[in-house]
Amino acid sequence: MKKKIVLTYGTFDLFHIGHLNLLRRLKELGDYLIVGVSTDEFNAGKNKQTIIPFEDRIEIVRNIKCVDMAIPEEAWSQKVVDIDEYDVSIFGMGHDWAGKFDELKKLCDVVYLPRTPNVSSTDVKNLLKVLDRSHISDLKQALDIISSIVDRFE
Ligand code: C2G
Repeated sequence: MKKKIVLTYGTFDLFHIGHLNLLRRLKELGDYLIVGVSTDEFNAGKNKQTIIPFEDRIEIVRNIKCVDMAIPEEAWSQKVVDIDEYDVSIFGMGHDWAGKFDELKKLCDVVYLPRTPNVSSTDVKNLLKVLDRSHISDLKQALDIISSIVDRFE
């Protein structure tokens, strides 16, 4: 019986439950899940800056139970080559990519699965930025108070 190979790609920065849900759902569609993890160079070309470096992101994905193989994603054109090389039956992405890879339908099944609501690496990054900024102004205020006290004793 021919193994049903499933293929997907992603950045998987600050790995979260949305990533895990998608990978689990994709694995349920087949027998073997291959995940392409975008390299830092490829992301730079997309003006996408990650917090976690490529080596760590692919190691995390590689060790997710439902993932059978993790490969580097280095170019948009790579998908056609990988589908042929790994004899892929199903190519899948989250719904934010709906319709974007329909040209691959001539090579294999293409599915877009619902995203997990209310969680994204971008939101986490933005929250960190906000915290950082408010934190810095708090610190500045505290420093001003301390130095005004110190000044009184000089
Ligand atoms: N995802 C999801 N639910 C979320 C967040 C993400 O289902 N709450 C899915 C996305 O739809 C995507 C996968 O998780 O299919 C990985 O998301 P990202 O790490 O943001 O990947 P992206 O930058 O979209 O990279 O060649 C395609 C690119 O590599 C895709």
